[in-house]
Amino acid sequence: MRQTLVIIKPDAVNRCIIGKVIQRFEEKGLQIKAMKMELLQPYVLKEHYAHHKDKKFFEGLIKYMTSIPSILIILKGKDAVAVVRKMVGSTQGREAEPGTIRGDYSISNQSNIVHASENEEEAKKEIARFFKKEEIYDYQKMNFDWIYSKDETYMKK
Ligand code: FUP
Repeated sequence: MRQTLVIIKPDAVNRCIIGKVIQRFEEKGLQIKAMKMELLQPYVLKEHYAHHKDKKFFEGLIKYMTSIPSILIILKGKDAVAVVRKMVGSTQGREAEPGTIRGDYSISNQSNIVHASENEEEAKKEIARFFKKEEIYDYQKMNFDWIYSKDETYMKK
């Protein structure tokens, strides 16, 4: 099983659709391993978005992401990183496919509702960036056996 980081961003918090976004992940069968609300600080976001540091939108992005608190979540599931990226949809809300979270709730390049780790390596780094070990819970999800086949449940990936 893999783990991935999701951030429900300030626009989604402000628009009161936190529950709708979380519901999609729960209904998919992903397990919530950790969840908290936090006003993200510029230093951590500058690290998180370092690949965009020379872009025109960088300062605006940091301002928007620090405007009000976000919801941070760790999701676990088979191939969770790729599965969640697919559910989130492409970066720009206007281009994201209907049926994806961004496609259904965003019409913006910046206010695009959620962040999800891009790949396995990033997911590991991002989980360590935003969560302490003691904030992450290992527990048996009640309906696990109805979400996966026996083989899948006990497979590593
Ligand atoms: P993603 O991995 O889909 O979140 O996409 P990126 O890493 O390319 O972009 C990260 C964030 O930069 C986006 F979620 C929003 C912001 N952004 C803008 O503000 N303007 C743009 O034109 C492109 C991205």
